[in-house]
Amino acid sequence: MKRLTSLIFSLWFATTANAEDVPQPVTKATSPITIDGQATETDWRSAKWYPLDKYIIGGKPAKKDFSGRYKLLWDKEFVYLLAEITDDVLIDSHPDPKEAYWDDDCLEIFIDEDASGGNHLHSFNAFAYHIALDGNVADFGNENDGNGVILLNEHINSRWTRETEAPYKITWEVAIRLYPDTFNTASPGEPVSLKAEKVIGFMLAYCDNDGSEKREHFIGSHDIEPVDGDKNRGYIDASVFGKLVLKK
Ligand SMILES: [Ca+2]
Ligand SMILES: [Ca+2]
Ligand SMILES: [Ca+2]
Ligand SMILES: [Ca+2]
Repeated sequence: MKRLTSLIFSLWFATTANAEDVPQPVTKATSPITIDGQATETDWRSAKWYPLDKYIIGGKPAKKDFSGRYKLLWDKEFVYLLAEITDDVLIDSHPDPKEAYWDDDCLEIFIDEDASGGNHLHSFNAFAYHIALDGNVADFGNENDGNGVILLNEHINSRWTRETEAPYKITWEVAIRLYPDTFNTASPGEPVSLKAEKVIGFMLAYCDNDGSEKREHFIGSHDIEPVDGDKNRGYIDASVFGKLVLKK
């Protein structure tokens, strides 16, 4: 009985570990991707959709309140993201891009260039890029920045377009440069050149506010193991990210 229980446990563990560890394959773009908020490129048409449906803060929103999905591509210089977001109210109530940006509608892209995992709250071991509706990109800096909020607009090119009637389906097209953990604001260095079979830590999320003081929902792409009931771990710990593998 003990052996049977142990066998069942091993099989269960192998299955769950596998599902979590298998990196998402990302296809290489065969022609240039133009960041214009329009998914007209042939490569976007053939790329696979992934859901944005894991609730980190707030319960499950109604479909017209929020729904989202995304696709990925890459080339030598960039990882490309196409996010399709449906949000009934678009709001940016903090005009200062460094103030409470997570309480405005924003797209949050988590990147760990070497998939090392680990704490990145006040380091560049990984990045939590918050892209505001106006395109500003904010994250915490390291001790050289007083651990305060910095703008990293040079890391990300983005553009979105939307349907003109509610619930305002948004097509958000993003090109992300991958910076190694040696990045710092005083001497940024160069982004890494991407190659097939590279593994990258990655997660995507959307902060949805429709007029409240704080964001109402925070919805992500990957399940997060809660710590003391808190699933909002991505901005602290890169170990909760998923993984991508770049494919030819
Ligand atoms: Ca495009
Ligand atoms: Ca909403
Ligand atoms: Ca890292
Ligand atoms: Ca909103």
